[in-house]
Amino acid sequence: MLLPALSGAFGDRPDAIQIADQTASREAVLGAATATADRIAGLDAVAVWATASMETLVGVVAGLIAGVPVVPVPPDAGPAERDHVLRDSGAALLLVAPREAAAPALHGLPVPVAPINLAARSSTSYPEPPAEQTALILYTSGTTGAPKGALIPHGAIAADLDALADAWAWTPDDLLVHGLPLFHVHGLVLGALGPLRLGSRLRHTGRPTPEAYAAAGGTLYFGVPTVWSRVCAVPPAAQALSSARLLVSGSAPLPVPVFELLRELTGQRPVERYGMTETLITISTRADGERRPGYVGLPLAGVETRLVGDDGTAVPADGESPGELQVRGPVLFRGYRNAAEANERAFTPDGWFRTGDIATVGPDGWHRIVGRASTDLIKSGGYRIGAGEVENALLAHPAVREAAVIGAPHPDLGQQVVAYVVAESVTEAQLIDFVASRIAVHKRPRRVHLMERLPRNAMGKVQKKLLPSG
Ligand code: MCA
Ligand code: AMP
Repeated sequence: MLLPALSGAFGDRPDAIQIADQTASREAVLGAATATADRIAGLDAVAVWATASMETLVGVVAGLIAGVPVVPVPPDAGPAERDHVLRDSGAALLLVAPREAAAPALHGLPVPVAPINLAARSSTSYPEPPAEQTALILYTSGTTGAPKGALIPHGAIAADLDALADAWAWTPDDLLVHGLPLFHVHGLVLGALGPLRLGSRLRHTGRPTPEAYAAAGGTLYFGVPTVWSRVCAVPPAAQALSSARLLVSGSAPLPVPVFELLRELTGQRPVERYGMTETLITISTRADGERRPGYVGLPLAGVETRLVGDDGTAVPADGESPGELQVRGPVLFRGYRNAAEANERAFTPDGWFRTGDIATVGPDGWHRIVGRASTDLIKSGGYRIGAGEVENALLAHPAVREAAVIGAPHPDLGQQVVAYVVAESVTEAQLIDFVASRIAVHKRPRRVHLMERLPRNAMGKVQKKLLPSG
């Protein structure tokens, strides 16, 4: 069973699940989700407008119960990205919280909308979907083009959560606290399905603010590095986390100074873990082990890793030689939907997934992520953003003739999206708003440089390394 806590395996309480200002018992989540499952059973896929709400959790669980693949739609996605996700995924219906149903962001959709009723109850019994069946279709950016739908099977979610329970000693006694978005692996798979599999309570703070984290009194906290850096900027909030059992960072590299500040302010060395949408979490430091700043630790139970050089040969585990990190194990996705070529490139002939991340591995097996093979995948605030996707959004503006996008180092966001544009009669602010209104708001450039021309090589290809920095 994927989510045994919902069936009472770990007891229940009226406040077992809290999301923003909504509270529910596990039994209530199961009853409402089963009632929604009755409405969607048999569909090819169902989309969920993934606001930070109890309805999102109920909609996702409904799909898992009914064996219908669930497509979480980022609620800040503009019409272009939203419609791509809805069309490409084959979703037959979009489930929304009733209070969202008339929102302007939901006008002109390519699929019908159905409100989720939290008060409905059903006790229909559904067979457990097979482990290899798709549970979630998670849209994620590549270096070029529109986001692709990663097919995440039920068995991968179960295997990953069990491996994390082992690494982090995550038990029903925990109160998990975070405020991460419910449309990515971090906030949704770990942060929402984790408690329903492992039996801990959940307090989702709506937004991941330092004050909300401090007030929540949790034992286990999740955050992206930007969140941890903001927590450290409010020392009383950081100090309030001293009594927590475990602070976990992931989705982007945790800067060593933030690791050290967290240690000073909370008395705790954070656990850092590494993962991807396509692989779920694969490497982590442990609750019962060492935690080294700048290192993500050891492969989780059941996961194998290897480093491969540019020439395809094995890179030695000497702690210094960098190579592409490849992973294998029960936590992997099944490929991208509608993307045969990308699937061909994603895996080696012998079945390893190419992460595109560059790592070193020490003789002790400890992994360090040192960069990415392509600079066209940007990580900003823990969000993965494809440079090509932002370039295409800019090029859709009638005044824009050329566009190049990079991720520039940024103290708060890790990287920030910076665009270099050749355009007529348009301002920086207008272009930022234009992108924010077409694709997800968090993918908008934070800065736009208007240029006379872009630096190109003899072949006409933009030389991003020659762009002025910042
Ligand atoms: C600003 N806003 C705008 C505009 N400018 N809206 C429209 N048009 C504009 N031009 C609004 C936004 O809508 C938002 O509104 C508010 O301003 C702030 O937005 P923003 O500046 O983007 O937020 P931020 O403060 O920079 O966000 C930082 C953050 C966020 C909270 C850390 O980046 C975040 O939640 N990151 C988590 C990403 C994550 O979970 N990644 C996991 C991927 P409003 O406030 O109303 O919303 S999974 C993964 O990576 C793997 C598996 C792994 O390892 O975990
Ligand atoms: P996403 O598809 O949003 O899941 O992003 C996955 C990417 O996030 C990985 O390929 C890494 O580049 C990055 N990432 C996740 N966790 C870490 C970490 N602890 N350290 C460095 N990079 C990370």
